Amino acid sequence: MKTRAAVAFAANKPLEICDIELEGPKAGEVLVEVKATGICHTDYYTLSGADPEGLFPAILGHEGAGVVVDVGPGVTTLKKGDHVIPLYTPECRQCKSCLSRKTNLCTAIRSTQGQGLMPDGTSRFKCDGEPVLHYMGCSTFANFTVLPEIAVAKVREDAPFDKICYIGCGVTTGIGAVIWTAKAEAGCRAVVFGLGGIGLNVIQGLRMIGAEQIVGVDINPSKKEMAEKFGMTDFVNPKEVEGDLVPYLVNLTDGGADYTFDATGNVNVMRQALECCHRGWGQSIIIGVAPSGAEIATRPFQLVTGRVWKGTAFGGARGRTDVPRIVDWYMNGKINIDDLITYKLPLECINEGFELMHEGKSIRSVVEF
Ligand code: NAD
Ligand code: AHE
Ligand code: ZN
Repeated sequence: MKTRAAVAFAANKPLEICDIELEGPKAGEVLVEVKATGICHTDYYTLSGADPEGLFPAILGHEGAGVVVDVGPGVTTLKKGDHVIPLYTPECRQCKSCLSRKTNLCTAIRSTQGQGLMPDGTSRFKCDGEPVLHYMGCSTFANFTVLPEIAVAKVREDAPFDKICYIGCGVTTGIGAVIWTAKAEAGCRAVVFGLGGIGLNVIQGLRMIGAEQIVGVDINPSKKEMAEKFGMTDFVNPKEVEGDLVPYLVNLTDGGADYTFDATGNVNVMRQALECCHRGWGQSIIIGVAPSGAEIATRPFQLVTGRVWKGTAFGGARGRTDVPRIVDWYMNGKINIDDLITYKLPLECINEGFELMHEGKSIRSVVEF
């Protein structure tokens, strides 16, 4: 069949809207009609050429929602008509990682996924007879995509696609970083670096669990208003702080934060986030994705004195189990997604969505098919 898609032919080039050949689902796979997809900073990161796993030509996009339109042989947990969210972190429930109960990082298909291929080592997409690669196992910048059954969360049918697509990455990552990775407790003090599509969801997660103080740090002051609406209690613009940011934040949080979160992807910020944690117990959670070759550094003394550095992927969520619950939270009014979707675009305007993000003008742009 044919599908319309925004194709990344090379790093740093605008996406091109093309008609792509799509092969149907093979064993253990499903064909999904993508109804809406968000644009995450990670799509931008890969398109920029900074991702060591970035391969081209590829169909990017990993924050989608849609409907199953066909199933391959052997598929037992999904059927035509199911409403679904693609998962870049699958949940096979059988691999060593899934069975450990210690991580959400299912390893069943990670190696082929990182090569832009389906689990059988081939691509379902072709352009003018030449293979086009999948991305993060999702490729939601296509109107139709093929996904492994284990990389699909079935969700309720009354939830709007143009909102719940964001649960496919940003919402789950931000809220999950608070509740599953940090396991932050009521009454804590927290600092969130980067008030974009992820950081604002960290803030909303912190408000949900009853944090006492939620400090937001961003070099773009236009993010302040939205962050306050989501529960930020104090805003800090590093450009306006005289002297070193770390002692300023330590002072503001009465000796250091219980939890800090990096949602910038900047390794210098990651160091600041660790070092403004409270001596003895403060935990810093790295969410941001940094370019190939970038490294984090601190004095070991920072860890010797009890601070903990952790990372999180997809907020520690087990997708097939947790994503349907987060959709329920949205439908029951527990979490706010609507206000974070600042732009809706047709596929033809997807490059504008990338520009809006780059210029700091959007929180999330959503493409509707
Ligand atoms: P975004 O572009 O919407 O937001 C980034 C924010 O950081 C912006 O508001 C920007 O002004 C701010 N910022 C940039 N430099 C800063 C600095 N030096 N100090 C303070 N603030 C600064 O991006 P996003 O979609 O929110 O993604 C944030 C990061 O999280 C990216 O690196 C993305 O790749 C990563 N991410 C990781 C996961 C995961 O599973 N670990 C999931 C999604 C996104
Ligand atoms: N290929 C990248 C990996 C970047 C990365 O860490 N991705 C996150 C999700 S970001 C979503 O917006 C992730 O899930 N990581 C775990 C994994 O297995 O990739 C790089 O930098 O190498
Ligand atoms: Zn993402």
